[in-house]
Amino acid sequence: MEEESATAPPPPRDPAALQLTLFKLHKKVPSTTLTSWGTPVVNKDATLTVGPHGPVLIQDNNFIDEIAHFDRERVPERVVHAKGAGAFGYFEVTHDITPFTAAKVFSKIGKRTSIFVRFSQVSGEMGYPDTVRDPRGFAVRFYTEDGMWDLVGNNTPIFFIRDPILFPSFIHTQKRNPVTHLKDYDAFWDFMSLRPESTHQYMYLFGDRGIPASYRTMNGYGSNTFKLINSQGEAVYCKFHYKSNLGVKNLDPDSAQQIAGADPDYLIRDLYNAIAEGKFPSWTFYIQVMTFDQVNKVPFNPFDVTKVWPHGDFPLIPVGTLVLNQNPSDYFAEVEQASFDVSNFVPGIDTSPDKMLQGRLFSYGDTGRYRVGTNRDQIPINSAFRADVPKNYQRDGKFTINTQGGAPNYHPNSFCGPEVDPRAQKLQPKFLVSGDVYRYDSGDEDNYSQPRIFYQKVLDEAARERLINNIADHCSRSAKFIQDRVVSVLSHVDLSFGTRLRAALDARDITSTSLKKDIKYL
Ligand code: HDE
Repeated sequence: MEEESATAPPPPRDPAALQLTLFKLHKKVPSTTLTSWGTPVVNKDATLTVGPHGPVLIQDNNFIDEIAHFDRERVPERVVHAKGAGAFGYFEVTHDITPFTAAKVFSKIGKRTSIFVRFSQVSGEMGYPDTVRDPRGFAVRFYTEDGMWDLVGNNTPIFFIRDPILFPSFIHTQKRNPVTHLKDYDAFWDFMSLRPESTHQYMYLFGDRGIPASYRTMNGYGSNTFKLINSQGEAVYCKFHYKSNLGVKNLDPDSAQQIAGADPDYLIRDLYNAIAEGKFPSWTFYIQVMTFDQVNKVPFNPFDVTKVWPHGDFPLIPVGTLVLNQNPSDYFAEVEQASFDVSNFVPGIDTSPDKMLQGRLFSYGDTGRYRVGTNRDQIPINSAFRADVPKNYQRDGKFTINTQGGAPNYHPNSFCGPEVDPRAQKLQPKFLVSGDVYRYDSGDEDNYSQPRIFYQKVLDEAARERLINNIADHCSRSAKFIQDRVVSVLSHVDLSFGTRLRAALDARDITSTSLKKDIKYL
């Protein structure tokens, strides 16, 4: 696997640094400062006081207006994927996939659909350095004529777990210890080694692609398995891939660490400047398709997000291009308030039995209602503006903006209220599900066959060496018994993998450092 070196940090006066200057050039003359109720502000530099030394009067409504708004400036940050960057652009169809799906976004070659993309890192908070080793989010919203389709993917085709019930625990191991408020290496490797289905994903994470050099130079994947339905109501399962047309470029750990100190917002700055300079990043969008018949014949569970679908058996089918050509006009309004929802499907695209996808269907809308609000769909970034909304039976709630022109607010009705679309109904055909209801722990379900192919066939010797060193650098900070378990798990992937990791851990043995005197803690 290729290893690319870091590019130098940007010069200090890049397009991002010129934002205020450009505003001034455009604006020329300042407008009048107004209160939130629209009256001119008398003075922006002094509160209303009794005498020059105060106290301040509560009748200073300008001051109260200002402070009360300031007190409410933040909404809760995302519980995962808190730090990110967003941009607008379009998706253009280059190949016909109408035999698989009737989704309007794919209806004809040359068709363009507006998109909004948010890139993110997973575990850090809003101020975390950009260049840490972490998966990256790659969420795409398509503003189609049939409503918004949110494809909320990552830069990896797989994930750490295959049952959503483990997600909160898994995320807790990636975030801060509740007592120390520090990242906890014991928690990280304890979880990973107790749930070996995570092996495939963390081998990816500690490999060369674990620290992208730019959001522009990483691939994206829908990761979960989805369903496509064509105009005849026939369905297939599918995976989504979006490959960077600039190629995949990563940072080596030393450069990443140096950049984390010098420019913690490196990836956000890189994306903003590239778009401001007209260097629009693009990705080629592909699908993989599996028929219902093939589902029962493949030697792995195609609904298990810890697995890839081998490209030899399920080739990538080109579909179109994603292009980002416009920076947000306001970060908070558009990027922070963006509320992606995995259950935002459009006719022709639907969910599959993939347990992780099912677990996600509830969570995103739920967190969006909490974070942004009940009527989050009424603000521009979250509004299906091409679908002629609002046209439904939802009413009221905090910050209602949309009116529905006097239409009835109940269904069924005799007064010309909105009706269901028979086409949409046809595109959600019946399907059979049967089985015994039970809690099936999938923890020991084929955890090693694909990691073994990755280790033995995909990585070359130099990439294996880097992988082992990256794991050892991180894992050597966990307790000895946990390290032993990690070695044992990776020996199942390939015996030499375990042996070499053992040696790399021994070489970093922290009991031989100044911590030795604290041996009772280890
Ligand atoms: Fe997410 N995830 N996730 N996730 N995820 C969120 O939604 C969740 C998973 C991903 O730019 C949250 O609005 C559950 C896989 C991205 O705004 C939350 C499970 C993949 C983003 C949530 C998963 C992702 C999120 C937090 C396991 C890759 C950022 C804030 C069942 C395919 C979207 C929010 C953005 C965000 C839940 C697993 C990608 C809490 C329960 C697998 C890119 O709803």
